[in-house]
Amino acid sequence: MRILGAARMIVLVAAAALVLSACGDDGTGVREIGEGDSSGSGSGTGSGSSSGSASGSAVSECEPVGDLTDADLEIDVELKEWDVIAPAEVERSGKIGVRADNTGEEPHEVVIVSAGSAADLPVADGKVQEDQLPEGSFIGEIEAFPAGETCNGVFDLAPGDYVFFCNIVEEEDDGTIESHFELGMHTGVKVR
Ligand SMILES: [Cu+2]
Repeated sequence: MRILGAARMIVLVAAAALVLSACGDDGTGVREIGEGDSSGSGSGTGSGSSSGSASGSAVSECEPVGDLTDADLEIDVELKEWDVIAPAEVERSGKIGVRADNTGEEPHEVVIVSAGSAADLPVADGKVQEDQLPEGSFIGEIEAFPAGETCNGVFDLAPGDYVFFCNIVEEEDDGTIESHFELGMHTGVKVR
């Protein structure tokens, strides 16, 4: 114990001597300029990490479907956690332009199927099984796009009932499944 204690004293004395000598060096103006340069390189690494997060959000970019100027009528659809907000009725059929606004905090998408209600759709593991839908009922979709952005699509809608929904399913770190559809991201739209 005594030997350890003595050794620690020596280390402390040596450390104090280093601090003292460092303080002495800092007394010159030339050294202070050198320290300024080293903090400059530190900000360089900061910009590197921000470019990393930018590449992460580039996973899903807006891919417009068709040309909105071809639409006979445009409707607004809002996407957020956990809602799809669309007009309950569209006054005419034809080429309907969908302006989808993602006001949420996660990427979302809009899938349009011909169906009486969301309850009619085949779901497995939180996902609407698009390949199990009755033939011809899948109309189209605006693929997932980032939060805070708007994305457009033009879809040919005959008179009838449709369900607009988000079919994103995420697996959390603990293995639980987060289904945007089951959390409520669907709504019915009647086209006159
Ligand atoms: Cu979603």
